[in-house]
Amino acid sequence: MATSSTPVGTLITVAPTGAEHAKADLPQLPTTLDELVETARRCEAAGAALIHLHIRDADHAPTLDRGLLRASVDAVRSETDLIVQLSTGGSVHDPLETRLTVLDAEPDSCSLTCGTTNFGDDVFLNPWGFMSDLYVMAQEREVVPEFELFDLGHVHALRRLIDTHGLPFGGTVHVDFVTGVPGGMPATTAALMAGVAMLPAEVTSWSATGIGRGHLPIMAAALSAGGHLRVGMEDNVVFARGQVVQHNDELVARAAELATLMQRPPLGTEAARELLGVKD
Ligand code: KMH
Ligand code: ZN
Repeated sequence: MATSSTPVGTLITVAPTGAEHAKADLPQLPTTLDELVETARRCEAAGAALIHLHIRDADHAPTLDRGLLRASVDAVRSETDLIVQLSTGGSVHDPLETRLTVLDAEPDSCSLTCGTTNFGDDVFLNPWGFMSDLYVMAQEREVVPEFELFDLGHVHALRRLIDTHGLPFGGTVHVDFVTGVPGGMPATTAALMAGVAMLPAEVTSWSATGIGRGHLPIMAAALSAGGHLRVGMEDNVVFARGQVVQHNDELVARAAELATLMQRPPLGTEAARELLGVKD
C-alpha cells in the first residue's frame, strides 16, 4: 500500500441485495425500485457513503437488464448523494458478455473481481480476458472500479492488471476483500492480514466484508488495521444469534457505531468521492 497511516474516517459501503438470497425466503430483502431507493436513503442517513447494487426483475430474480440498471442508478442518484456502484459480478449464471454491458448504465463505480473462484457449489467465473476488458472499459468510460478480492491469488492478479493497463480511472486503487465465501479465503483475521500484506503499492485504500458469521470478526479486524467496511444483506442476514436483519440500515448503523468508537467515524459522501477518485 502507498501509505501505512490509519485513515481518519471509515468508508462504509452497503451491499443491500446481492444475487443469491430469494425474496420468498427473505421478504425484507430490497428487490423493487421503491425498496431500493428507501434502503439507499436510510442507509445514507445511517452512515453509508457507497451503495453496491445488484438489481432484481419484476419476479424478484437477479437481472442485468440495461433499462432497469439505468433506472436504478438514476433513482438512487436523484434521491441520495451516495456513490453508486454497480455489480459486474451479477449472479453465477450471468454470461460474461452481459456482465460487461453493466457499464452502459453509467455508474460512478463498478465491481471488478480479480479472478475465478469457487462459490459454494457454483463457480464465479472471472477469466483474465474478461477482467482485462472490464478494466479497460472502466478506464474509457471514466468509471472507478472496486477490485473484489476473494482469494490471495486475486491480489496477485490485481498486480498484473495494473502492470498491463496502468492505473484505473480516478488515479486511486480501492480494493475490497470478500472473505468467508465457501471456496474463497476464510473470514479470519489471519487471512485478511495476509491479503493486506500482499497489496500492491498502488493500492490507496481497502475495505473488507465477512460473509455470514465472519461479519463481525472481519469488521473488527478491518477497523483495527486501517481498513474500511462493507456491510449489507448481500453478505450477511443475521444481526445477532437468532436475530435476522430486518433492514440494511441496522447493519450500517452498527458499523458506523463501531467505527466511531474506534475514532474513525463514517466518511461523508464528499470525502468518500475524494478517497475513491469518483467524479463529482
Ligand atoms: N453474486 C456473486 C456471484 C460482485 O458483485 O461483483 C458475485 C458478486 C461480486 O456479488
Ligand atoms: Zn455483489
